[in-house]
Amino acid sequence: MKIDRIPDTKQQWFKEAKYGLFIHWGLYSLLAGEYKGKKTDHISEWIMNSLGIPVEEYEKLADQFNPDHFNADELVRRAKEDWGMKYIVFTSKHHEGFAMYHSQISTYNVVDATPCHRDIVKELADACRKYGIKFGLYYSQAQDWHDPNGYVSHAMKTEDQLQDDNTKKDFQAYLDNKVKPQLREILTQYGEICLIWFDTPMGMTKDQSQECIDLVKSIQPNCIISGRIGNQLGDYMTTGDNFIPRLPYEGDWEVPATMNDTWGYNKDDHNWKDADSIIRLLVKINSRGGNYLLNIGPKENGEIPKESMEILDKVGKYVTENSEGIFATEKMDVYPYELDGVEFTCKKKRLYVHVFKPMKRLEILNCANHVSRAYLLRDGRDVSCVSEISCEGDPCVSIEFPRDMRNQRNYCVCLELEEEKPVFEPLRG
Ligand code: JFZ
Repeated sequence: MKIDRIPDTKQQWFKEAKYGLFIHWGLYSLLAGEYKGKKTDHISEWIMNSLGIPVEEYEKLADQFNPDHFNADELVRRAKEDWGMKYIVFTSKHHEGFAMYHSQISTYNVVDATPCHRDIVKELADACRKYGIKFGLYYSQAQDWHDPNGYVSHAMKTEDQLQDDNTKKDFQAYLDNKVKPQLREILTQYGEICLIWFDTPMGMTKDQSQECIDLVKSIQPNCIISGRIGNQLGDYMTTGDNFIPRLPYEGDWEVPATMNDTWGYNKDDHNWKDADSIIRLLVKINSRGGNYLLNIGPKENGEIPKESMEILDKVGKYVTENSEGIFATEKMDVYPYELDGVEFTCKKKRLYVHVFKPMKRLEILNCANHVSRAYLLRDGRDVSCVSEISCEGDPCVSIEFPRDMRNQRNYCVCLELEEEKPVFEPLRG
């Protein structure tokens, strides 16, 4: 499909944010990937759909939702202070149709239908305001497996489960009677909402996507719309799980990402990525101008799986020690080449060299900048660095890493440039 416009959020905070926390939490978290002895091999928040659980049965899960261990204040504080994140996106209503906030238009919500009577969106919104971190909400606008007129994906269904014919539904009625009133609620009850993360636009017409956008902007004009509102609309582009675009992308974009293979909690998914690869992914995405939205799936009691906390702590250490080389960096105009163990980010008069494997020395061939000073972001120590002409007569910047750093990984060197931007020149040959 031809893309004839460059998505632009027009929101400086989003362009500078680089790293955020996604939270997938809902009734599916109670099942944790298993229902009546059957395990799902698909992402766990899809379990109602994948295992064909009837609405009347699934609804009953709400009776058990009582998350004693959920502490929004502590979670948000850690996201901001320890993990270095700049925004949080929480599932206000996923495809299952259950509202994780106090909705007036449907009692199928976390305050009215559960024994805990807690408004989770409010708890998170309050904490985000307290710690000064942006707060956005995921809202499944097309799929709703609880509303008779909401769309149901058949991708995961067997032949005998295919009674849900989307063409017989009055989707517009669902939009008018559930989606729009609920959007109005989440945009008026919780203060500033930085973005609405719409998702899986299946079947929506362009007009219907536009109706949702118009509603959001009429209430909060600065609220950003994710690209998954569909029909080439939306303010920025979202990729698939951990997917980095193969070509440079001019507009604003974001990579939503899991740390294992599911968004909602699944007790049997132990396929955790290691912290080093997540650090590398984050910086690689930042270097190409994107934001990384890293997911956690709290358990039914609100606890965050300890494996994901450990990863976030390690990534957080890198992010907070090297924040200058991450936040508010600009997209690299050129990727000089795929360097083994190195990523670059830049800002006005600065080139940041992120080092991910033990190295004595690095030659940044083709780099024609003049470096006035080089130092470790971690502690400000000077690093020896010269701009030279290689034996072949080509421009090159060479860095000698400090002796004690040569067997280390995960650190960043800032090169102060005499020029405004990194300059890369082709080989003269
Ligand atoms: C969607 C949801 O179905 C899923 O449950 C989760 O919330 C995730 C963040 O978003 O799944 C998608 C949607 C689109 C793509 C990948 C996963 N995509 O375009 O590659």
